[in-house]
Amino acid sequence: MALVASAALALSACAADVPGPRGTRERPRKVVIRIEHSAFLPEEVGVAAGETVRFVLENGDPIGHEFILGDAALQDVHERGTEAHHGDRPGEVSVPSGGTAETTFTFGGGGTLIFGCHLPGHYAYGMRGTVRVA
Ligand SMILES: [Cu+2]
Repeated sequence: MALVASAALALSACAADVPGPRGTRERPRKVVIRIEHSAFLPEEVGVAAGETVRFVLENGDPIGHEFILGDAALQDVHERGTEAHHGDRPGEVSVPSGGTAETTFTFGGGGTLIFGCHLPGHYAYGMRGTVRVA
């Protein structure tokens, strides 16, 4: 068990963009993602399986965006969807122009999830990133 825990710590230490201890439901790890020129910074985030992360989105653009976290199928649903506002489901939040929003998400097992903005044209333009869950 101790070996598993130290392996997870080593993995999260490799993800230089998200330093700090593994997040729990009681104490989520804070990860700040900037939005500039319709792009997420960083575009790639590493987390540990089972970890809870509080994503803080800082929008430096003069237009609103959204942060939608999930697998490819979920991204497809949102790309075709018509929801005007997000904030009720974990991992989904609207980010006002020049403002900040946050959403807390607990990751499952390993794999890769996608985060993206599905305002018209944004996802196709490339407004997306990935979360590696290890
Ligand atoms: Cu956008």
